[in-house]
Amino acid sequence: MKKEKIILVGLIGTSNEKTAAEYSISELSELVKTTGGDVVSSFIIKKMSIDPAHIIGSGWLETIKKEAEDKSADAVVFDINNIKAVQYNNIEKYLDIKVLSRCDVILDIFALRASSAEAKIQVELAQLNNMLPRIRGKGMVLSRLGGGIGTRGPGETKLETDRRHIQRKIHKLNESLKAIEKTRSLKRKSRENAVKVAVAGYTNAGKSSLVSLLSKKNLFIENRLFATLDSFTREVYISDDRKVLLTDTVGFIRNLPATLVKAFRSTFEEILFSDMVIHLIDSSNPNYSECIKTVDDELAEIGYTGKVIKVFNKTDLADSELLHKISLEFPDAVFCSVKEKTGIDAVKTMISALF
Ligand SMILES: Nc1nc2c(ncn2[C@@H]2O[C@H](COP(=O)(O)OP(=O)(O)OP(=O)(O)O)[C@@H](O)[C@H]2O)c(=O)[nH]1
Ligand SMILES: [Mg+2]
Repeated sequence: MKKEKIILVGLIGTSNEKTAAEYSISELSELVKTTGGDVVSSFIIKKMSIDPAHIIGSGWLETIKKEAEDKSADAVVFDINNIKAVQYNNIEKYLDIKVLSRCDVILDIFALRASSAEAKIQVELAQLNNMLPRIRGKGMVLSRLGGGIGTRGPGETKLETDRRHIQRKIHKLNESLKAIEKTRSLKRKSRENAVKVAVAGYTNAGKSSLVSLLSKKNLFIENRLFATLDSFTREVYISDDRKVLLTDTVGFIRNLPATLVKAFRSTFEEILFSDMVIHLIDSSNPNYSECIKTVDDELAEIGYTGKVIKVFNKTDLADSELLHKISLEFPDAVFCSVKEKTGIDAVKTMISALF
């Protein structure tokens, strides 16, 4: 299939946010690549307030229109989560190409990745809830879009675009989810007496790698965003007589769409019922502070108030100055490299403290 050509548009309110906006755009570019898109150009636009009709001003719209024509772009992705129906409509009409939000892109990745029945239901639910406000009557808005990124449901399906069908489908999916949640809570009950540890963190931090190493089971690991969409629980002996249930979880990302967090509630609940969370951090990422904050905020958002230990992974990639800075900033932190299998005993010792 031909790769869709994508233009990215980031927005900054004040000049001192420039680096954050640049980082956010580079992350968005990774997200777009993960969906199979090809980023042909990107703009960072200074904007004190968002225009209710067109997000950005007409001068910038004209610039983007010209760029889209020059590059034969298929879509423009704005680095914001919530684009209003009227804004989608106006901008699409003006540019005559597809308009997507950061949220649309993340949901698209989740749809491509979902493999378990539960993940598929959760993703489709999030997608339909995300799309519903944009659709009037018989899928007017989406019919303009054609196919590709933002229109694909889980498992190669095409997303429903008829408003009445969507509402019916949402109802059905909610019912299925309830049944799955029931099974989950029964399973949880049977594990009530076990010591439970969840590995949580920013996407691509190495969570599945750590759980694989500790449990000696091979989980799906890949150097891309959102490799894991299901939480897997494994029995792990941290010493001869001490056993914990270790759970690998879905990664977090900045501005994780609220519709997704809501739909994945039952998956994130595995964190909620843990005795300890290992917050895994990629220490080779210079932007680690923001990643930590994102994860801390999301943990609070889902209501986790228990014990958290910070584990900085990928020390083999990190520069020593940065590691030194981190160790001063987080004196209690544990450092490891899952790849080189160093620091893993320290992680086990932290877990042992639970007994
Ligand atoms: N160099 C290095 N790479 C690592 C280390 N740990 C994990 N990786 C790599 O980092 C990438 C992401 O690893 P995963 O285990 O899939 O990360 P994850 O946190 O589960 O990611 P998501 O499921 O996408 O949220 C893979 O390419 C791993 O091989 C490490 O200690 N050092
Ligand atoms: Mg993973």
